Amino acid sequence: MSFPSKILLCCAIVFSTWIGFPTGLLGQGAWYGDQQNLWVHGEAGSTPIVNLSTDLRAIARTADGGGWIAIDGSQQVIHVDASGSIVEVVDTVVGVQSLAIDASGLVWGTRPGLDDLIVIESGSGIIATHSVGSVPYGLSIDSDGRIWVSCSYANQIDLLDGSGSLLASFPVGFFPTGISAAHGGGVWVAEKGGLKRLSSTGEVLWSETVGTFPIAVTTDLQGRAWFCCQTSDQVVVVGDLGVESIIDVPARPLGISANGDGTVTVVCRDGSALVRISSQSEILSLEMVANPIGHGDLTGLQRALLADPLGDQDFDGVANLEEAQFGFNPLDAASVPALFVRGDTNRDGMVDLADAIHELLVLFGVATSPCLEALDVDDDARLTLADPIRILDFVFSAGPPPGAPFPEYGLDPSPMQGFPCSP
Ligand SMILES: [Ca+2]
Ligand SMILES: [Ca+2]
Ligand SMILES: [Ca+2]
Ligand SMILES: [Ca+2]
Repeated sequence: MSFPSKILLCCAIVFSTWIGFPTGLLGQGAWYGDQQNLWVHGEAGSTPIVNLSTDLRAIARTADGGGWIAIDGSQQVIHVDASGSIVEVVDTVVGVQSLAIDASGLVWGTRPGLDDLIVIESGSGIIATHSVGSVPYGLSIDSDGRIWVSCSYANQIDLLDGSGSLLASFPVGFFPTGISAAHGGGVWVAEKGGLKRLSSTGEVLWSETVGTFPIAVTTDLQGRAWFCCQTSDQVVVVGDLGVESIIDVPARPLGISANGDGTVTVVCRDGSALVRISSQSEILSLEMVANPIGHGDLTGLQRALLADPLGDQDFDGVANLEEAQFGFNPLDAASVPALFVRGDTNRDGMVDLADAIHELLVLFGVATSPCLEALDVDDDARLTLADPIRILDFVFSAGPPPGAPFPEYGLDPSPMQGFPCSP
């Protein structure tokens, strides 16, 4: 093939990729960058979002599927919407290392060169700055709206309230970098020499030396911490009882973010790979990408679960944290825990004789039900004649009522066992 035809073919491939991506999918998946473009990585691989003509450093996703991006080697933070359009560019005077977005949509960033935090409001630029300890690196926002900052040279974690007032400084080990709020309060911290968990009042709840030079950390759907160890090329998963697993990944994992479906995406720069890992620590996919980069909240799950747990990011009627607790995806409206009344088999909101008759028809294969869990009246994870009999007993003989949820609509208290229930 001649050189001009190679260029034509190359352009055709690039062009078809650019015009071919489904815009509706941009709100899902993890964002990352190469030396040119911003990309989204999902189950079907990577899709370009926008050409930034530069490399990026930190990412923080917004509730509407867009995000804010700190540019590497320059003093800019760029706001990109869910469709890939650049909304605004903010001059930050010096470079920004990490970004996080609070429940009200304000963007917080660390400026290591000026030992402070900036607060950016969309449309207004920088609206506040707050001094913190020496060379701030990472930051994370907890469910009380407080800001946790790792000060890498000061070897301390600073805690600020939502208005930027310093509440406390907690001494930690050498060179703290990545930081992520923990479910139920406190933070997970990556330090050069190990991993740590602090309580909401700064006490060390857990610490261990695992892997070499941890640099980034994310909190998953279940509240576990996933640390990237950039020198030993490992991901370390930590739960309430300590280290649960250690996963070997390609070289230099620098960015990590939990997805709404329970998986975790890892950005491995020198190994030129994006890795997706299951909640059981199995590598599900490995996509080769030249020198991918980007750290922070690449998916928006950190913001949804930690900074805005009571919000409903995907508008499916169930709050972010509530969905996560039941194992559903807070970033996907199609993944929603169904509300039902146990024993209300015909789904009219009350439990009466008609439900017992309907359940008998289902049990004998004459009728069907999209919510079989409602038919398990005694909630023993079995569908038997004892279930309609318990309805009759309750309705006519003042017998025991159906199990929870009853008599109000509610979620299955033990969704991992039993039967499916569609909305
Ligand atoms: Ca929701
Ligand atoms: Ca959902
Ligand atoms: Ca009913
Ligand atoms: Ca039963």
